[in-house]
Amino acid sequence: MAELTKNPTVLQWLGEKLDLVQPDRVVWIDGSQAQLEALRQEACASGELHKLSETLLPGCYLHRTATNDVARVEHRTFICTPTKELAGPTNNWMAPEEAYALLSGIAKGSYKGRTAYVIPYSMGPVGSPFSKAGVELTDSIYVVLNMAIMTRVGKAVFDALGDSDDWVRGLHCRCNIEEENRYICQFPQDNTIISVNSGYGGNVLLGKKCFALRIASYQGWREQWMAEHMLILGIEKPDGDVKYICAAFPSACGKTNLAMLIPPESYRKKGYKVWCVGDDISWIRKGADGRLYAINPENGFFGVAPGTNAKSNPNALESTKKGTIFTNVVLNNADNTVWWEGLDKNPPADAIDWKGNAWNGKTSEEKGAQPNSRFTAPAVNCPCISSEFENPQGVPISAFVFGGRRAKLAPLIYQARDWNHGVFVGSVMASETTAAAAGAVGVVRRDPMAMLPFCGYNMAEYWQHWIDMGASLAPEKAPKIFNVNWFRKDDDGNFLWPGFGDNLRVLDWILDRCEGKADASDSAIGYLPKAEDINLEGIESEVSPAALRSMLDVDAALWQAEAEGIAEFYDKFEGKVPAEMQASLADLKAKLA
Ligand code: GTP
Ligand code: SPV
Ligand code: MN
Repeated sequence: MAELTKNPTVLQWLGEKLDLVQPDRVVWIDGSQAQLEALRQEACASGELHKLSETLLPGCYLHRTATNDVARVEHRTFICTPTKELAGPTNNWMAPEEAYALLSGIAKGSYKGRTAYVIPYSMGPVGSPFSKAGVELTDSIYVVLNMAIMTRVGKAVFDALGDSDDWVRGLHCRCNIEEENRYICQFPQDNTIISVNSGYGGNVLLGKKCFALRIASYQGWREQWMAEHMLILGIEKPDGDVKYICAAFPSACGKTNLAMLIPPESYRKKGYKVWCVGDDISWIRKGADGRLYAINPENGFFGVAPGTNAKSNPNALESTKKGTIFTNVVLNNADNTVWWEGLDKNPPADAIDWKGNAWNGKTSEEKGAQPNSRFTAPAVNCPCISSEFENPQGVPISAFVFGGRRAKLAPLIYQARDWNHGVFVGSVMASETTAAAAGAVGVVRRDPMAMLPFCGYNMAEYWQHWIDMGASLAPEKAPKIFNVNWFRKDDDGNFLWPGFGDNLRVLDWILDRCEGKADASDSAIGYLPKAEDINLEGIESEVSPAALRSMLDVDAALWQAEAEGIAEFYDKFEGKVPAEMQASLADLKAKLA
Protein backbone atom coordinates (compact mmCIF):
# COMPACT_ATOMS: atom_id res chain seq x y z
CA MET A 1 0.00 0.00 0.00
CA ALA A 2 1.20 3.46 -0.92
CA GLU A 3 3.02 5.44 1.73
CA LEU A 4 1.18 8.58 2.81
CA THR A 5 4.28 10.70 3.40
CA LYS A 6 7.79 11.24 2.16
CA ASN A 7 8.94 12.63 5.52
CA PRO A 8 12.37 10.99 5.83
CA THR A 9 12.29 10.76 9.64
CA VAL A 10 8.90 9.02 9.53
CA LEU A 11 9.99 6.58 6.83
CA GLN A 12 13.23 5.75 8.58
CA TRP A 13 11.59 5.12 11.95
CA LEU A 14 8.81 3.06 10.39
CA GLY A 15 11.33 1.03 8.41
CA GLU A 16 13.22 0.16 11.58
CA LYS A 17 10.12 -0.71 13.57
CA LEU A 18 8.54 -2.79 10.80
CA ASP A 19 11.80 -4.76 10.49
CA LEU A 20 11.56 -5.39 14.21
CA VAL A 21 7.91 -6.45 14.53
CA GLN A 22 7.68 -8.28 11.16
CA PRO A 23 4.03 -7.86 10.14
CA ASP A 24 2.45 -9.78 7.26
CA ARG A 25 0.94 -6.57 5.86
CA VAL A 26 1.21 -2.80 6.35
CA VAL A 27 -1.86 -0.54 6.15
CA TRP A 28 -1.59 3.26 6.26
CA ILE A 29 -4.60 4.91 7.87
CA ASP A 30 -5.71 7.70 5.55
CA GLY A 31 -8.65 8.85 7.67
CA SER A 32 -11.28 8.04 5.02
CA GLN A 33 -14.69 6.77 6.15
CA ALA A 34 -14.47 3.94 3.60
CA GLN A 35 -11.26 2.60 5.13
CA LEU A 36 -12.58 2.91 8.70
CA GLU A 37 -15.82 1.17 7.73
CA ALA A 38 -13.89 -1.73 6.16
CA LEU A 39 -11.88 -2.05 9.38
CA ARG A 40 -15.07 -2.10 11.49
CA GLN A 41 -16.41 -4.92 9.37
CA GLU A 42 -13.18 -6.84 9.62
CA ALA A 43 -13.16 -6.42 13.43
CA CYS A 44 -16.76 -7.63 13.63
CA ALA A 45 -15.93 -10.68 11.50
CA SER A 46 -13.04 -11.60 13.80
CA GLY A 47 -15.05 -11.00 17.00
CA GLU A 48 -12.86 -8.08 18.13
CA LEU A 49 -15.94 -5.84 17.91
CA HIS A 50 -19.63 -6.54 18.23
CA LYS A 51 -22.01 -4.36 16.21
CA LEU A 52 -24.83 -2.94 18.34
CA SER A 53 -28.39 -2.19 17.20
CA GLU A 54 -28.23 0.08 14.16
CA THR A 55 -31.65 1.52 14.98
CA LEU A 56 -31.04 2.21 18.69
CA LEU A 57 -27.28 2.89 18.63
CA PRO A 58 -26.29 3.68 15.03
CA GLY A 59 -22.61 3.17 14.23
CA CYS A 60 -21.91 1.84 17.76
CA TYR A 61 -19.80 -1.16 18.75
CA LEU A 62 -18.89 -3.16 21.85
CA HIS A 63 -15.42 -4.44 22.66
CA ARG A 64 -14.25 -6.62 25.57
CA THR A 65 -10.64 -6.51 26.68
CA ALA A 66 -8.81 -9.41 28.28
CA THR A 67 -9.88 -9.74 31.92
CA ASN A 68 -6.32 -9.01 33.09
CA ASP A 69 -6.22 -5.78 31.07
CA VAL A 70 -8.89 -3.33 32.20
CA ALA A 71 -7.12 -0.17 33.38
CA ARG A 72 -3.91 1.80 33.28
CA VAL A 73 -0.98 0.02 34.94
CA GLU A 74 0.96 2.63 36.88
CA HIS A 75 3.40 0.11 38.36
CA ARG A 76 4.40 -0.92 34.82
CA THR A 77 4.64 2.62 33.43
CA PHE A 78 8.17 4.01 33.08
CA ILE A 79 9.79 7.35 32.32
CA CYS A 80 13.01 6.49 30.50
CA THR A 81 15.25 9.53 30.93
CA PRO A 82 19.06 9.49 30.91
CA THR A 83 19.11 9.87 34.70
CA LYS A 84 16.75 8.70 37.44
CA GLU A 85 16.79 12.19 38.89
CA LEU A 86 15.19 13.59 35.75
CA ALA A 87 12.24 11.19 36.16
CA GLY A 88 12.02 12.11 39.84
CA PRO A 89 10.85 10.23 42.93
CA THR A 90 7.20 9.86 41.84
CA ASN A 91 7.88 8.04 38.54
CA ASN A 92 9.15 4.55 37.80
CA TRP A 93 12.40 4.92 35.94
CA MET A 94 14.34 2.76 33.53
CA ALA A 95 17.56 3.69 31.73
CA PRO A 96 16.79 4.26 28.01
CA GLU A 97 19.28 1.66 26.68
CA GLU A 98 17.97 -0.94 29.12
CA ALA A 99 14.35 -0.15 28.20
CA TYR A 100 15.00 -0.22 24.45
CA ALA A 101 16.77 -3.59 24.75
CA LEU A 102 14.01 -5.08 26.90
CA LEU A 103 11.19 -3.77 24.71
CA SER A 104 12.86 -4.72 21.43
CA GLY A 105 13.14 -8.26 22.75
CA ILE A 106 9.41 -8.32 23.51
CA ALA A 107 8.36 -6.57 20.27
CA LYS A 108 10.58 -8.64 17.99
CA GLY A 109 8.46 -10.65 15.56
CA SER A 110 5.31 -9.87 17.55
CA TYR A 111 3.33 -8.78 14.45
CA LYS A 112 3.95 -12.11 12.65
CA GLY A 113 0.68 -13.22 11.08
CA ARG A 114 -0.78 -9.79 11.83
CA THR A 115 -1.31 -6.48 10.04
CA ALA A 116 0.60 -3.34 10.97
CA TYR A 117 -1.48 -0.15 10.98
CA VAL A 118 0.29 3.18 10.59
CA ILE A 119 -1.80 5.93 12.18
CA PRO A 120 -0.81 9.56 11.53
CA TYR A 121 -2.64 11.68 14.09
CA SER A 122 -2.76 15.23 15.37
CA MET A 123 -3.25 16.26 18.97
CA GLY A 124 -5.16 19.51 18.54
CA PRO A 125 -6.83 20.85 15.39
CA VAL A 126 -4.60 20.26 12.35
CA GLY A 127 -2.68 23.46 11.72
CA SER A 128 -3.22 25.04 15.16
CA PRO A 129 -0.06 26.60 16.68
CA PHE A 130 -0.78 24.46 19.78
CA SER A 131 -0.99 21.17 17.89
CA LYS A 132 1.55 18.38 17.59
CA ALA A 133 1.68 15.33 15.36
CA GLY A 134 2.22 11.70 16.22
CA VAL A 135 2.48 8.40 14.40
CA GLU A 136 1.25 5.26 16.14
CA LEU A 137 2.21 1.87 14.76
CA THR A 138 -0.21 -0.74 16.11
CA ASP A 139 -1.40 -4.28 15.42
CA SER A 140 -4.89 -3.58 16.80
CA ILE A 141 -7.92 -2.47 14.78
CA TYR A 142 -9.54 -1.48 18.08
CA VAL A 143 -6.71 1.01 18.57
CA VAL A 144 -7.11 2.37 15.03
CA LEU A 145 -10.86 2.89 15.46
CA ASN A 146 -10.49 4.48 18.91
CA MET A 147 -7.70 6.77 17.72
CA ALA A 148 -9.96 7.81 14.83
CA ILE A 149 -12.49 9.03 17.41
CA MET A 150 -10.09 10.44 20.02
CA THR A 151 -7.71 12.29 17.66
CA ARG A 152 -7.62 13.76 14.16
CA VAL A 153 -6.18 10.99 11.96
CA GLY A 154 -5.22 10.74 8.33
CA LYS A 155 -3.20 12.15 5.49
CA ALA A 156 -3.86 15.82 6.38
CA VAL A 157 -1.66 15.29 9.45
CA PHE A 158 1.31 14.27 7.30
CA ASP A 159 0.62 17.15 4.91
CA ALA A 160 0.78 19.62 7.81
CA LEU A 161 3.91 17.93 9.21
CA GLY A 162 5.85 18.14 5.96
CA ASP A 163 9.47 17.10 6.49
CA SER A 164 9.58 18.19 10.13
CA ASP A 165 11.11 15.94 12.77
CA ASP A 166 8.71 17.34 15.45
CA TRP A 167 6.41 14.32 15.81
CA VAL A 168 6.00 11.67 18.45
CA ARG A 169 6.91 8.09 17.67
CA GLY A 170 4.57 5.49 19.15
CA LEU A 171 4.94 1.73 18.91
CA HIS A 172 2.18 -0.47 20.28
CA CYS A 173 2.42 -4.26 20.26
CA ARG A 174 -0.44 -6.34 21.65
CA CYS A 175 1.81 -9.40 21.94
CA ASN A 176 -0.06 -11.92 24.11
CA ILE A 177 -1.49 -9.46 26.67
CA GLU A 178 0.79 -10.87 29.36
CA GLU A 179 0.61 -8.84 32.56
CA GLU A 180 4.13 -9.73 33.62
CA ASN A 181 5.51 -8.46 30.29
CA ARG A 182 3.35 -5.35 30.08
CA TYR A 183 5.34 -2.11 29.81
CA ILE A 184 4.24 1.43 29.04
CA CYS A 185 7.47 3.37 28.41
CA GLN A 186 7.97 7.02 27.61
CA PHE A 187 11.29 8.36 26.29
CA PRO A 188 10.83 12.15 26.55
CA GLN A 189 14.23 12.99 25.06
CA ASP A 190 13.44 10.88 21.99
CA ASN A 191 9.76 11.86 21.53
CA THR A 192 9.11 8.13 21.74
CA ILE A 193 6.53 5.84 23.36
CA ILE A 194 6.59 2.03 23.42
CA SER A 195 3.64 0.08 24.83
CA VAL A 196 3.57 -3.73 24.88
CA ASN A 197 1.23 -6.48 26.09
CA SER A 198 -1.90 -4.39 26.61
CA GLY A 199 -5.03 -3.63 24.61
CA TYR A 200 -6.65 -1.25 27.14
CA GLY A 201 -7.38 2.43 26.43
CA GLY A 202 -4.95 4.56 28.43
CA ASN A 203 -2.15 2.06 27.84
CA VAL A 204 -2.53 1.84 24.06
CA LEU A 205 -4.26 4.97 22.69
CA LEU A 206 -0.82 6.53 22.68
CA GLY A 207 -2.01 10.03 21.78
CA LYS A 208 -3.80 10.30 25.12
CA LYS A 209 -1.93 9.92 28.41
CA CYS A 210 1.42 8.79 26.94
CA PHE A 211 1.77 11.67 24.46
CA ALA A 212 -0.66 14.43 25.43
CA LEU A 213 0.41 14.31 29.08
CA ARG A 214 3.69 12.44 29.71
CA ILE A 215 5.63 13.46 26.59
CA ALA A 216 3.81 16.80 26.22
CA SER A 217 4.43 17.85 29.85
CA TYR A 218 8.14 17.44 29.13
CA GLN A 219 7.83 19.33 25.82
CA GLY A 220 5.90 22.09 27.58
CA TRP A 221 8.68 22.43 30.15
CA ARG A 222 11.26 22.81 27.36
CA GLU A 223 9.05 25.06 25.20
CA GLN A 224 7.32 27.26 27.83
CA TRP A 225 3.82 25.82 27.69
CA MET A 226 1.82 23.42 29.86
CA ALA A 227 0.14 20.04 29.37
CA GLU A 228 -2.38 19.34 32.14
CA HIS A 229 -4.90 16.67 33.21
CA MET A 230 -7.64 19.28 33.02
CA LEU A 231 -11.12 19.68 31.58
CA ILE A 232 -12.05 22.98 29.93
CA LEU A 233 -15.54 24.43 30.24
CA GLY A 234 -17.18 27.70 29.30
CA ILE A 235 -19.85 29.29 31.50
CA GLU A 236 -22.20 31.60 29.65
CA LYS A 237 -23.88 34.19 31.83
CA PRO A 238 -27.34 35.56 30.99
CA ASP A 239 -25.73 38.59 29.27
CA GLY A 240 -23.99 36.23 26.80
CA ASP A 241 -20.50 36.67 28.24
CA VAL A 242 -18.57 33.35 28.38
CA LYS A 243 -15.77 32.70 30.88
CA TYR A 244 -13.56 29.60 30.71
CA ILE A 245 -12.32 27.43 33.56
CA CYS A 246 -9.77 24.58 33.51
CA ALA A 247 -10.11 21.96 36.25
CA ALA A 248 -7.75 19.17 37.28
CA PHE A 249 -9.26 16.20 39.13
CA PRO A 250 -7.62 12.77 39.34
CA SER A 251 -8.87 9.90 37.16
CA ALA A 252 -12.55 9.08 37.66
CA CYS A 253 -13.05 12.09 39.97
CA GLY A 254 -15.53 14.07 37.90
CA LYS A 255 -13.90 15.90 34.98
CA THR A 256 -16.25 14.53 32.31
CA ASN A 257 -19.20 15.27 34.55
CA LEU A 258 -18.20 18.84 35.33
CA ALA A 259 -17.18 19.61 31.74
CA MET A 260 -20.71 18.99 30.43
CA LEU A 261 -22.87 19.82 33.41
CA ILE A 262 -26.45 20.96 33.05
CA PRO A 263 -27.15 24.04 35.18
CA PRO A 264 -29.69 23.71 38.02
CA GLU A 265 -33.17 24.85 37.07
CA SER A 266 -32.92 28.22 38.78
CA TYR A 267 -29.76 28.98 36.78
CA ARG A 268 -31.26 27.72 33.51
CA LYS A 269 -34.23 30.03 34.01
CA LYS A 270 -31.89 32.96 34.42
CA GLY A 271 -30.15 32.02 31.16
CA TYR A 272 -26.93 30.32 32.32
CA LYS A 273 -25.37 27.83 29.88
CA VAL A 274 -22.35 25.56 30.13
CA TRP A 275 -20.21 24.69 27.10
CA CYS A 276 -17.75 21.81 26.98
CA VAL A 277 -14.37 22.42 25.34
CA GLY A 278 -12.65 19.32 26.78
CA ASP A 279 -13.10 16.65 29.44
CA ASP A 280 -9.60 15.33 30.20
CA ILE A 281 -6.56 17.16 28.83
CA SER A 282 -5.58 20.81 28.32
CA TRP A 283 -2.62 22.25 26.45
CA ILE A 284 -2.03 25.79 27.65
CA ARG A 285 0.01 28.66 26.20
CA LYS A 286 0.44 32.34 26.83
CA GLY A 287 -1.38 34.41 24.20
CA ALA A 288 -0.37 37.69 22.57
CA ASP A 289 -2.54 39.59 25.08
CA GLY A 290 -0.62 38.10 28.03
CA ARG A 291 -3.41 35.78 29.17
CA LEU A 292 -3.26 31.98 29.23
CA TYR A 293 -5.15 30.14 26.47
CA ALA A 294 -6.09 26.45 26.44
CA ILE A 295 -6.99 23.93 23.78
CA ASN A 296 -8.33 20.42 24.16
CA PRO A 297 -5.87 18.30 22.14
CA GLU A 298 -8.39 15.46 21.85
CA ASN A 299 -11.28 14.93 19.45
CA GLY A 300 -13.46 12.63 21.55
CA PHE A 301 -14.28 11.49 25.07
CA PHE A 302 -12.91 8.30 26.63
CA GLY A 303 -15.36 8.47 29.50
CA VAL A 304 -16.20 6.34 32.52
CA ALA A 305 -19.46 4.45 31.80
CA PRO A 306 -20.65 3.37 35.30
CA GLY A 307 -22.66 6.10 36.97
CA THR A 308 -23.37 7.90 33.67
CA ASN A 309 -27.12 8.35 33.35
CA ALA A 310 -29.84 10.70 32.18
CA LYS A 311 -29.75 12.54 35.49
CA SER A 312 -26.03 12.61 36.38
CA ASN A 313 -24.70 13.44 32.90
CA PRO A 314 -27.31 13.59 30.12
CA ASN A 315 -24.85 15.28 27.74
CA ALA A 316 -22.34 12.42 28.06
CA LEU A 317 -25.11 9.87 27.62
CA GLU A 318 -26.34 11.66 24.51
CA SER A 319 -22.77 11.74 23.17
CA THR A 320 -22.73 7.91 23.21
CA LYS A 321 -25.87 7.44 21.09
CA LYS A 322 -24.01 7.17 17.77
CA GLY A 323 -20.55 6.43 16.42
CA THR A 324 -19.37 5.21 19.83
CA ILE A 325 -17.20 2.28 20.90
CA PHE A 326 -18.09 0.80 24.29
CA THR A 327 -15.44 -1.16 26.19
CA ASN A 328 -16.23 -3.72 28.92
CA VAL A 329 -19.90 -2.84 29.48
CA VAL A 330 -22.92 -5.21 29.55
CA LEU A 331 -24.51 -6.39 26.29
CA ASN A 332 -28.31 -6.49 26.51
CA ASN A 333 -29.38 -9.42 24.33
CA ALA A 334 -33.01 -8.32 24.26
CA ASP A 335 -32.40 -5.29 22.05
CA ASN A 336 -28.66 -5.47 21.24
CA THR A 337 -27.82 -2.36 23.28
CA VAL A 338 -25.54 -1.74 26.24
CA TRP A 339 -25.99 -1.32 29.99
CA TRP A 340 -23.81 -0.50 32.99
CA GLU A 341 -24.26 -0.06 36.73
CA GLY A 342 -25.92 3.27 37.42
CA LEU A 343 -27.43 3.67 33.93
CA ASP A 344 -30.93 2.97 35.25
CA LYS A 345 -32.66 0.80 37.83
CA ASN A 346 -33.63 -1.77 35.23
CA PRO A 347 -30.68 -4.09 34.54
CA PRO A 348 -31.30 -6.53 31.67
CA ALA A 349 -32.11 -10.11 32.65
CA ASP A 350 -30.91 -11.63 29.38
CA ALA A 351 -27.44 -10.21 29.00
CA ILE A 352 -23.70 -10.82 28.60
CA ASP A 353 -21.37 -9.34 31.21
CA TRP A 354 -18.07 -7.58 30.49
CA LYS A 355 -16.22 -10.88 30.69
CA GLY A 356 -18.39 -12.37 27.95
CA ASN A 357 -20.45 -14.64 30.23
CA ALA A 358 -24.24 -14.96 30.38
CA TRP A 359 -25.49 -12.52 33.03
CA ASN A 360 -28.85 -11.82 34.62
CA GLY A 361 -28.91 -8.29 36.00
CA LYS A 362 -32.04 -9.00 38.06
CA THR A 363 -30.50 -11.82 40.07
CA SER A 364 -26.72 -11.61 39.75
CA GLU A 365 -24.60 -10.53 42.70
CA GLU A 366 -21.70 -9.74 40.38
CA LYS A 367 -21.31 -6.44 38.53
CA GLY A 368 -22.14 -6.67 34.85
CA ALA A 369 -19.89 -3.84 33.67
CA GLN A 370 -16.26 -3.50 34.67
CA PRO A 371 -15.97 -0.53 37.12
CA ASN A 372 -13.56 1.17 34.68
CA SER A 373 -15.64 0.35 31.60
CA ARG A 374 -15.64 3.25 29.16
CA PHE A 375 -17.22 4.81 26.09
CA THR A 376 -15.23 6.34 23.24
CA ALA A 377 -17.52 9.01 21.80
CA PRO A 378 -16.90 11.72 19.20
CA ALA A 379 -16.78 15.20 20.78
CA VAL A 380 -19.08 16.55 18.05
CA ASN A 381 -21.86 14.33 19.45
CA CYS A 382 -21.97 16.33 22.66
CA PRO A 383 -25.06 18.57 22.79
CA CYS A 384 -23.13 21.24 24.70
CA ILE A 385 -19.89 21.14 22.71
CA SER A 386 -18.41 24.63 22.66
CA SER A 387 -18.37 26.72 19.48
CA GLU A 388 -14.67 27.23 20.36
CA PHE A 389 -13.88 23.49 20.37
CA GLU A 390 -11.99 23.76 17.06
CA ASN A 391 -10.63 27.26 17.69
CA PRO A 392 -6.92 26.92 16.82
CA GLN A 393 -6.07 29.76 19.24
CA GLY A 394 -7.80 28.12 22.21
CA VAL A 395 -9.91 29.86 24.85
CA PRO A 396 -8.77 32.38 27.51
CA ILE A 397 -8.65 30.92 31.00
CA SER A 398 -10.12 32.83 33.96
CA ALA A 399 -9.55 30.22 36.66
CA PHE A 400 -7.77 26.97 37.43
CA VAL A 401 -9.56 24.57 39.76
CA PHE A 402 -7.94 21.64 41.55
CA GLY A 403 -9.86 18.96 43.38
CA GLY A 404 -10.02 15.39 44.53
CA ARG A 405 -12.03 12.82 46.43
CA ARG A 406 -11.64 13.49 50.13
CA ALA A 407 -14.26 12.21 52.55
CA LYS A 408 -12.85 14.56 55.22
CA LEU A 409 -10.54 17.57 55.44
CA ALA A 410 -10.77 19.48 52.14
CA PRO A 411 -13.65 22.00 52.16
CA LEU A 412 -16.20 22.28 49.34
CA ILE A 413 -14.25 25.24 47.94
CA TYR A 414 -11.39 27.55 48.83
CA GLN A 415 -9.27 30.01 46.92
CA ALA A 416 -5.50 30.34 46.85
CA ARG A 417 -4.13 33.74 47.89
CA ASP A 418 -2.13 34.21 44.69
CA TRP A 419 -0.52 32.20 41.87
CA ASN A 420 2.36 30.77 43.91
CA HIS A 421 0.05 29.81 46.74
CA GLY A 422 -2.16 28.21 44.07
CA VAL A 423 0.78 26.09 42.91
CA PHE A 424 1.16 24.96 46.51
CA VAL A 425 -2.56 24.15 46.72
CA GLY A 426 -2.32 22.06 43.53
CA SER A 427 0.81 20.31 44.73
CA VAL A 428 -0.80 19.14 47.97
CA MET A 429 -3.84 17.59 46.31
CA ALA A 430 -4.64 14.14 47.59
CA SER A 431 -7.44 11.86 46.51
CA GLU A 432 -8.93 8.41 47.06
CA THR A 433 -7.77 6.02 44.32
CA THR A 434 -10.31 4.79 41.74
CA ALA A 435 -10.78 1.91 39.28
CA ALA A 436 -9.10 3.95 36.50
CA ALA A 437 -5.77 2.38 37.46
CA ALA A 438 -5.01 -1.20 38.45
CA GLY A 439 -4.62 -1.59 42.24
CA ALA A 440 -6.48 -0.79 45.44
CA VAL A 441 -9.50 1.54 45.27
CA GLY A 442 -10.37 4.15 47.93
CA VAL A 443 -6.89 4.70 49.36
CA VAL A 444 -5.96 8.37 49.87
CA ARG A 445 -2.72 9.26 48.09
CA ARG A 446 -0.99 12.47 47.04
CA ASP A 447 -1.77 13.29 43.44
CA PRO A 448 -0.28 16.74 42.71
CA MET A 449 -2.29 18.60 40.05
CA ALA A 450 -3.92 15.19 39.23
CA MET A 451 -0.65 14.55 37.36
CA LEU A 452 0.97 11.88 39.57
CA PRO A 453 0.66 9.14 36.91
CA PHE A 454 1.16 11.54 33.99
CA CYS A 455 4.08 13.87 34.64
CA GLY A 456 6.90 12.97 32.21
CA TYR A 457 9.75 14.41 34.29
CA ASN A 458 10.70 15.29 37.84
CA MET A 459 7.60 16.59 39.62
CA ALA A 460 9.69 19.21 41.47
CA GLU A 461 10.85 20.64 38.13
CA TYR A 462 7.23 20.57 36.99
CA TRP A 463 6.26 22.67 40.04
CA GLN A 464 9.09 25.06 39.25
CA HIS A 465 7.71 25.31 35.71
CA TRP A 466 4.31 26.24 37.17
CA ILE A 467 5.98 28.92 39.31
CA ASP A 468 7.90 30.21 36.27
CA MET A 469 4.79 30.31 34.07
CA GLY A 470 3.08 32.39 36.78
CA ALA A 471 6.03 34.74 37.03
CA SER A 472 5.77 35.38 33.28
CA LEU A 473 2.16 36.61 33.67
CA ALA A 474 1.06 40.02 34.86
CA PRO A 475 -0.83 39.34 38.15
CA GLU A 476 -4.08 40.79 36.79
CA LYS A 477 -3.90 38.46 33.77
CA ALA A 478 -3.04 35.29 35.69
CA PRO A 479 -5.93 32.87 36.22
CA LYS A 480 -7.12 32.71 39.83
CA ILE A 481 -6.58 29.32 41.48
CA PHE A 482 -9.12 27.34 43.53
CA ASN A 483 -9.58 23.95 45.17
CA VAL A 484 -12.88 22.05 45.33
CA ASN A 485 -14.09 18.83 46.93
CA TRP A 486 -17.45 17.41 45.79
CA PHE A 487 -16.84 14.25 47.81
CA ARG A 488 -16.90 15.32 51.45
CA LYS A 489 -18.95 12.88 53.56
CA ASP A 490 -20.84 13.06 56.84
CA ASP A 491 -20.12 10.65 59.68
CA ASP A 492 -22.58 8.13 58.19
CA GLY A 493 -20.68 8.06 54.90
CA ASN A 494 -23.18 10.11 52.87
CA PHE A 495 -21.99 12.78 50.43
CA LEU A 496 -22.67 16.20 51.95
CA TRP A 497 -22.89 17.98 48.60
CA PRO A 498 -25.35 16.99 45.84
CA GLY A 499 -22.67 17.44 43.17
CA PHE A 500 -23.08 17.13 39.40
CA GLY A 501 -25.19 20.03 38.00
CA ASP A 502 -25.25 21.71 41.40
CA ASN A 503 -21.48 22.14 41.16
CA LEU A 504 -22.29 25.19 39.02
CA ARG A 505 -23.22 26.95 42.27
CA VAL A 506 -19.58 26.68 43.31
CA LEU A 507 -18.27 27.68 39.85
CA ASP A 508 -20.54 30.70 40.08
CA TRP A 509 -18.74 31.82 43.26
CA ILE A 510 -15.42 31.21 41.50
CA LEU A 511 -16.41 33.52 38.63
CA ASP A 512 -17.67 36.11 41.09
CA ARG A 513 -14.26 36.02 42.79
CA CYS A 514 -12.53 36.38 39.43
CA GLU A 515 -14.66 39.42 38.71
CA GLY A 516 -14.16 40.90 42.19
CA LYS A 517 -17.88 40.55 42.94
CA ALA A 518 -17.81 38.27 46.00
CA ASP A 519 -16.23 38.65 49.38
CA ALA A 520 -14.34 35.91 51.19
CA SER A 521 -13.03 35.14 54.64
CA ASP A 522 -9.37 34.47 55.16
CA SER A 523 -8.46 31.16 56.79
CA ALA A 524 -5.28 29.19 57.42
CA ILE A 525 -5.60 27.37 54.10
CA GLY A 526 -6.80 30.26 51.92
CA TYR A 527 -9.96 32.26 51.16
CA LEU A 528 -13.28 30.62 52.02
CA PRO A 529 -16.69 31.75 50.77
CA LYS A 530 -19.14 33.33 53.15
CA ALA A 531 -21.84 30.67 53.51
CA GLU A 532 -24.49 33.09 52.23
CA ASP A 533 -22.53 33.59 48.99
CA ILE A 534 -23.06 29.99 47.86
CA ASN A 535 -26.41 30.10 46.09
CA LEU A 536 -28.63 27.30 47.42
CA GLU A 537 -31.83 28.38 45.64
CA GLY A 538 -33.76 25.19 44.87
CA ILE A 539 -31.70 22.86 47.08
CA GLU A 540 -32.46 24.37 50.47
CA SER A 541 -34.14 21.13 51.54
CA GLU A 542 -31.10 19.02 50.53
CA VAL A 543 -28.36 21.24 51.92
CA SER A 544 -29.11 22.80 55.29
CA PRO A 545 -27.15 25.85 56.43
CA ALA A 546 -25.49 23.59 59.01
CA ALA A 547 -24.42 21.10 56.34
CA LEU A 548 -22.98 23.90 54.21
CA ARG A 549 -21.10 25.26 57.22
CA SER A 550 -19.62 21.81 57.91
CA MET A 551 -18.53 21.54 54.24
CA LEU A 552 -16.73 24.85 54.56
CA ASP A 553 -15.18 23.98 57.89
CA VAL A 554 -11.38 23.91 58.28
CA ASP A 555 -10.43 21.53 61.10
CA ALA A 556 -7.10 22.81 62.46
CA ALA A 557 -6.09 19.48 64.03
CA LEU A 558 -6.74 17.55 60.82
CA TRP A 559 -4.90 20.18 58.79
CA GLN A 560 -1.94 20.09 61.15
CA ALA A 561 -1.64 16.35 60.51
CA GLU A 562 -2.04 17.07 56.80
CA ALA A 563 0.79 19.62 56.93
CA GLU A 564 3.04 16.93 58.41
CA GLY A 565 2.08 14.61 55.54
CA ILE A 566 2.85 17.35 53.02
CA ALA A 567 6.26 17.96 54.58
CA GLU A 568 7.01 14.24 54.39
CA PHE A 569 5.96 14.18 50.74
CA TYR A 570 8.10 17.23 49.92
CA ASP A 571 11.10 15.55 51.62
CA LYS A 572 11.08 12.89 48.91
CA PHE A 573 12.25 15.55 46.45
CA GLU A 574 15.55 16.01 48.25
CA GLY A 575 15.67 19.79 48.37
CA LYS A 576 14.24 20.40 44.90
CA VAL A 577 10.79 21.65 45.95
CA PRO A 578 10.61 25.33 44.92
CA ALA A 579 11.26 27.76 47.77
CA GLU A 580 7.93 29.50 47.10
CA MET A 581 6.10 26.26 47.93
CA GLN A 582 8.16 25.59 51.05
CA ALA A 583 7.28 29.13 52.13
CA SER A 584 3.57 28.38 51.62
CA LEU A 585 3.92 25.24 53.73
CA ALA A 586 5.70 27.16 56.51
CA ASP A 587 2.99 29.82 56.35
CA LEU A 588 0.25 27.18 56.58
CA LYS A 589 1.89 25.65 59.65
CA ALA A 590 2.28 29.05 61.28
CA LYS A 591 -1.35 29.98 60.62
CA LEU A 592 -2.59 26.66 62.03
CA ALA A 593 -0.47 26.91 65.19
P1 GTP B 1 -10.98 10.13 33.83
O1 GTP B 1 -11.63 9.98 32.50
O2 GTP B 1 -10.60 8.82 34.45
O3 GTP B 1 -9.84 11.09 33.85
O4 GTP B 1 -12.11 10.62 34.87
P2 GTP B 1 -13.02 11.91 35.07
O5 GTP B 1 -12.35 12.85 36.01
O6 GTP B 1 -13.50 12.47 33.77
O7 GTP B 1 -14.24 11.29 35.89
P3 GTP B 1 -15.81 11.24 35.61
O8 GTP B 1 -16.40 12.59 35.34
O9 GTP B 1 -16.06 10.21 34.58
O10 GTP B 1 -16.39 10.76 37.02
C1 GTP B 1 -16.14 9.51 37.53
C2 GTP B 1 -17.03 9.18 38.70
O11 GTP B 1 -17.21 10.28 39.59
C3 GTP B 1 -18.41 8.73 38.27
O12 GTP B 1 -18.73 7.57 39.00
C4 GTP B 1 -19.30 9.87 38.67
O13 GTP B 1 -20.59 9.44 38.95
C5 GTP B 1 -18.60 10.45 39.89
N1 GTP B 1 -18.87 11.90 40.03
C6 GTP B 1 -18.63 12.86 39.10
N2 GTP B 1 -19.01 14.09 39.56
C7 GTP B 1 -19.49 13.89 40.81
C8 GTP B 1 -20.03 14.78 41.81
O14 GTP B 1 -20.13 16.00 41.63
N3 GTP B 1 -20.40 14.21 43.00
C9 GTP B 1 -20.29 12.87 43.22
N4 GTP B 1 -20.68 12.40 44.41
N5 GTP B 1 -19.81 12.01 42.29
C10 GTP B 1 -19.41 12.51 41.12
C1 SPV C 1 -7.62 8.34 33.26
O1 SPV C 1 -7.36 7.25 33.82
O2 SPV C 1 -7.32 9.44 33.76
C2 SPV C 1 -8.35 8.34 31.98
C3 SPV C 1 -8.57 7.06 31.31
O3 SPV C 1 -8.72 9.38 31.48
S1 SPV C 1 -7.17 6.48 30.50
O4 SPV C 1 -7.20 6.93 29.12
O5 SPV C 1 -7.21 5.02 30.55
O6 SPV C 1 -5.97 6.99 31.13
MN1 MN D 1 -8.02 11.16 32.66
